[in-house]
Amino acid sequence: MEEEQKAILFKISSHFPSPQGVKISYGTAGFRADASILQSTVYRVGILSSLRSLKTQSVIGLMITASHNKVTDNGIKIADPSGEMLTQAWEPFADQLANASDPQLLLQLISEFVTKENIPLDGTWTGEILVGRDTRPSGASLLEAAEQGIGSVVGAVALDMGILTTPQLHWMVRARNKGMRATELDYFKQLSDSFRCLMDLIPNKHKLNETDDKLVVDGANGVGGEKLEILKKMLDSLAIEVRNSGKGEGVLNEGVGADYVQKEKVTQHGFGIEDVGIRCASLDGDGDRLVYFTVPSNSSGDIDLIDGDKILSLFALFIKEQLSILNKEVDKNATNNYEACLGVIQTAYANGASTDYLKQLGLEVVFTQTGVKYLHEKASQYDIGIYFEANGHGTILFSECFLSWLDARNNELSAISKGSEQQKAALRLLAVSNLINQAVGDALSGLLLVEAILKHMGWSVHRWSDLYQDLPSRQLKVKVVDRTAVVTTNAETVVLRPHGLQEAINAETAKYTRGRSFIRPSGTEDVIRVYAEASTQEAADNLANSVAELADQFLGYGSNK
Ligand code: 16G
Ligand code: MG
Repeated sequence: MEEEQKAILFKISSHFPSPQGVKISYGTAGFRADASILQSTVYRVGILSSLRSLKTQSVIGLMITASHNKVTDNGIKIADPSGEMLTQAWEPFADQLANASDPQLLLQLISEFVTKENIPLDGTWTGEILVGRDTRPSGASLLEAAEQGIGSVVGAVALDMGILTTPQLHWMVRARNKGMRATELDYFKQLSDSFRCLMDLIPNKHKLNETDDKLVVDGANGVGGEKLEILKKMLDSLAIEVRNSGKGEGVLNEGVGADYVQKEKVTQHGFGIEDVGIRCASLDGDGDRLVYFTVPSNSSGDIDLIDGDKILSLFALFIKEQLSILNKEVDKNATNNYEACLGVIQTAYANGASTDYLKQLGLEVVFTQTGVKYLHEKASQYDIGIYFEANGHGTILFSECFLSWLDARNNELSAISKGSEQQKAALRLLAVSNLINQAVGDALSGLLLVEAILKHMGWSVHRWSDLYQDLPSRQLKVKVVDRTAVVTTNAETVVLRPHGLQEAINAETAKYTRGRSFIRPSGTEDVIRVYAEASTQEAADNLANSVAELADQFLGYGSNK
């Protein structure tokens, strides 16, 4: 590393001392903490993003957000060249940088890493980092810290993209690296055009179906609601009312948003008895999670949740249907046949009833550990990989290879049987691949796809909800001395350590009809999470409580006395 570069890094980093006595770690989805202690972390991630950009000679994204966490928190997510999350191979370096206690150590770490990774810091390459932020008040000053970090690396430049949803920024990074237009308007245009295309392809018999037309969306008082207000103006065939759009008095994620709705299963602020039976959706604070719900007529304050598993099921059903239309009447000996490999990815949190349903459809269902980076990686191994977490984060990935075959097939069909059902199926699949975000789960594009599919099927929200009946479930969290003491395997369904805990969980679970339970250390909070499901709500609650007690016995504050 050149002396000049060292001097710049040393000088600027001394303005960003790391917070004393705090260890910050790159969790499931980047760094997250109280915003007041994040200046130095964001500055250092600015440096890391520049190095990543120079190393990959591509545009990188840096998103300042703490998603569904409280408004006083903030955090950072990094988008790699393909728009995916930062490669796991660089996560240890991110941890080291964030925790370097002084400028000297920081410099040494960077210097060693630059040599090891052979990163060109001689000005021969220019790095470019797109920086986005959500609506949190701390975003503006953290943006400055990010810009200082990026500016500390010779040859790297920051481009402030303004306030965006996380998926918008990921989408832009991907588009830029593919040499495509990548402004926010381009994003909105791609979504609205492909949505229109799907609407134009709706079977005639469902075109007149005006039932259930209104959609009410909870914007979590965050950026997602704000962007949906813009997007909806570009959609003529969909009536959307946005509530909790962030313009009123409500606080980001406070008693609102997808995380709240999915975990608490009660009506959030701004919704109530007047919404009985209406199709409602909820986004999270940075617009990368989506759940639907309806308000039942029993005025209990509860909601009927339609979670990520059911969104996944709807998508899977539609894709499978289109693939079978496309492959109907194919000449088995023709060279242009392509049996697309369709895979569905879930986590242990997926409701058991959803997994049963998907398997009944004859689909291949695989499990990964929690966190988008794991699901995304797995999904990318299929021609069409559909992944969703129950909490509403997910998307559909199409392989380049399948898409180019599909494109060619569509051209061929349009020459020989224009307007045929087969060609329509090809067009629909192409439209889905343009609509649904290929970089990361995206509540806005997911919402448009749900809406288009419901219209395609001629289904009400209730018909969709009735695809299968969720098993009652309960989630709890337990404070423990050291959550890293829990080591799991098999997509987090089995505890390896502490010894004996899994056997105890098994013995408890065996007492319940359709009982299933697991524990895992959270990747975003200092707690252990407990999940349980069983045939009744009472049983699920009891199982969750018993397993939480076991976790406390083995790991809680009393356990090491
Ligand atoms: C993050 C993850 C989400 C995961 C959640 C689990 C991304 C973009 N987000 O929000 O996928 O479900 O963490 O949180 O990866 P936990 O580890 O605290 O349970
Ligand atoms: Mg989020």
